[in-house]
Amino acid sequence: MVILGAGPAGLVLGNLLHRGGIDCVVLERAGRAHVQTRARAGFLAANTVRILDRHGLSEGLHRRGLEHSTCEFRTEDGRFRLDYSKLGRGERHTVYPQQELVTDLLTHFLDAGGRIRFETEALDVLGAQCARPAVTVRDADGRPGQWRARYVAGCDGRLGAARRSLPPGAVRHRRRDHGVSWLGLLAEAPPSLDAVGYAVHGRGFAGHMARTAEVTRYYLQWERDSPADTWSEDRIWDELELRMRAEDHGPLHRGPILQRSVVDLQSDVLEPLRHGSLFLAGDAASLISPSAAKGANLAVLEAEILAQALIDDLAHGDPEGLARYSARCLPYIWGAQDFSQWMIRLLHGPSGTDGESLFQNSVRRARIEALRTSRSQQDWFAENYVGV
Ligand code: RFL
Repeated sequence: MVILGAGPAGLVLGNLLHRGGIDCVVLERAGRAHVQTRARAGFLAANTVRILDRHGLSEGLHRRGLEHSTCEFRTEDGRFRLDYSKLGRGERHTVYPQQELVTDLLTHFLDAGGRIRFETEALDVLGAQCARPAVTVRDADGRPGQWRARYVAGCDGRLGAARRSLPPGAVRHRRRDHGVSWLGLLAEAPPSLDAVGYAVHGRGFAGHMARTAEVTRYYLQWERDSPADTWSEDRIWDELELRMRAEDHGPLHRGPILQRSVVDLQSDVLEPLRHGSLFLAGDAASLISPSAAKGANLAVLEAEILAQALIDDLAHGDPEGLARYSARCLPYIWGAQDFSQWMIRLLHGPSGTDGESLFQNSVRRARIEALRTSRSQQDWFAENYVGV
C-alpha cells in the first residue's frame, strides 16, 4: 500500500493501516520540519476527537488542546453570542493547531515502526486500472524512483499527484468559486475574545479564532489577486479593529504577524473518490473553503473509513468496504460543503449600492437575525457547526 502525503488524511490512514498489519509506506514531498510546522487548521470537531480517541491517537490534543464552545457575531445590528455546547447535539470543538496534530500522528507512526519517505515527491500514478499500479517519484537529490503496490491512497491535497494522474473523464469534478478571498493571518498575540468572532461589516468580513494562549488566527476579507504583503501590520490591525467594531466592543490584543496568506474561498468535490486502485481522501478528494473549518475534520473521517475498508480487503479478502468507500464519504462531504457555503453567505454580502446588492444584504441580515432569535435555527447551526 502506498500513501501519498503526510497530512492529517495520510497520517491517520498510515497509523490505522500499520496497526491493522497492512504493509504501507507514506511518500511525502516536504521535509519533516516543514510538515511539522505548517500552520493551517485548528478547530477539531467532536467526532474527529472520537475517531482519534478510538485509535489511541488523541493523547496530545487532550493534554494541550483547548475546549471551545462559543461564537460571537458582530454586525451593524449589534452583537450576540451562541454557546453551541448548549444547542444542537451539545458538542464542543477542541482547538488544537494542525501542525501539532500532524506532529503527534507522525510520532505515533514512526514509534510504531511505520515507514515514511520525506522529500520524496510523487510525480504520477501509473496503471491505476491494473492490479499493481506504480507511483513514480523524485527524491530530494532529483533521483527518479518507483513504488508499486496493490492500492494507492491519494492524500496529497488539491495540487498533488493523485488528482493530476486522473485521466480525463475518470471522475466528475464539481466545483464552485465563491468569489470571495480572505487574508489569513497568524498573530503572536493572545486571543482578544473568549469566542470565535465573526464580524460582518460594510468594508468586508473579519474573523477571530483562538489557536493557543499566545497565538491567534485572524481573517480579513481581501481583494481577489491582491498580494498578501500589500498592507503594513499597523494597517492590518487598524482594519481588523474597524471591522470587529473595537470602538464598541473593546480593542484587540495586537502583536507581530507571524504568517499571512491569501485564501480564495473555493470548493470542489471529485466523484467518485476512486479510480481503479487509486483512492482519494482529504483535500485530494474534496477541497472545502475554510469558512466552516471542516477540511481537516473530513480528512480524518475519510481516512478512518478508508483504513477499515482497506484492512477488510487486504487482510480479510472482503472488498465490500472499498466498493462502498466513495458512497459512504460523499454524504458527509456534501453536508459539509452545504454548511460551508451557508456560512459564506451569512458572513459576506456584496459591497455595491445597486438594488441587487441591497436586496442580498437585507437577506443576509434577516438570516443573522433568525440565528439570533430562533432556537430551532440555533440548534441547526450548532449541529452543523461542530458536526461532520
Ligand atoms: P494536507 O494537509 O494538505 O496534506 C497533504 C500532504 O501531501 C503532501 N504532498 C505531496 N507528497 C508527495 N507527493 C506529492 N506530489 C505531494 N503533493 C503534496 C503535502 O506536502 C502535504 O504534506 O492535506 P490533508 O491531509 O487532506 O488535510 C487537509 C487539511 O490540511 C485541510 O483541509 C485543512 O487545513 C483545512 N482548514 C481547516 N480545516 C479544519 O477542519 N478546521 C480548521 O480550523 C481549518 N482551518 C484550513 C483552516 C485551511 C486553511 N488554508 C491554508 C486553506 C485554515 C486555513 C487558513
